[in-house]
Amino acid sequence: MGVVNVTPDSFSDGGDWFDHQAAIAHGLELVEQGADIVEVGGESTRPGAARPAVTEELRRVVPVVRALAAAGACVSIDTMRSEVAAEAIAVGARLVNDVSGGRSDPQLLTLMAESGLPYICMHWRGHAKDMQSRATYADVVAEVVAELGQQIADAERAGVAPDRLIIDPGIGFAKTGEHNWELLRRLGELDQLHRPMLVGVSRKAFLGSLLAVEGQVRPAKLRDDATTALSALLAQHPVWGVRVHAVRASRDAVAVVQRLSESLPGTG
Ligand code: PMM
Repeated sequence: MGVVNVTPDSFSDGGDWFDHQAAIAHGLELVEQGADIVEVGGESTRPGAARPAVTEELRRVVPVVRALAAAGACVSIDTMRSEVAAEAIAVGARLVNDVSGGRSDPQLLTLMAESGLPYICMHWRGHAKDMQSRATYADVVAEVVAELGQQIADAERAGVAPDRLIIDPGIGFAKTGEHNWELLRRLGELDQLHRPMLVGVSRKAFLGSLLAVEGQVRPAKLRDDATTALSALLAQHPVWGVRVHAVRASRDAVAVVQRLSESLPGTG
């Protein structure tokens, strides 16, 4: 999954694709680089970020979703709002990625039940404004499994078909760097939820801290090689998908892992 943030303030690429034509061209470039899904988002979830008005979110994303879908791309809309998801679906989005996993706008679950489209349900404890104050866990993996399990149950109660649900541990959302590493180390424990899994590590702060030199955190756009290393490891897990900004490198990493897993002794 390749990401196009139509935002002025995302940590990873804020402002780069804020112009509609630039966003559309970038989405097409990600498809050309091998993205199976292009995701369009109009709200930054960077820790501390303020929310845009719903009218502004619609203005940002709808023309981009429409153009990419018309060009044949499989488009995912990254939104927590039912109004935005509904408009995006009307102009061709084929998946909905809700980083609140049904917690921000319960109407979104009803919409997903009616649409029958795949729904990405992420572990979430609250909006970006103050989410890092909620990063307290006795056992982060056990608590993410339990809370995400509850989010899945609530989505199914609202009518979302079990086979339409994709889970996501929400790397960096109400989690410290240590929490992120622990989740990635013990990702297999999320398999007990029996769902396809999407993981988003691309350019996130915990990679910037890992790669810091003399206290200088590595800037977001210089974290793609570390992201690619994780894409290879996640492909080996295996997960259903990785959500990345630089598609070609992760696509290549996945191809290498797939080829290795196919080789039988004496045939490679
Ligand atoms: N991360 C971001 C935004 N949306 N959605 C899902 N499902 N999982 C993620 O990890 C995730 C997400 C933040 O990254 P960005 O601001 O660079 O898009």
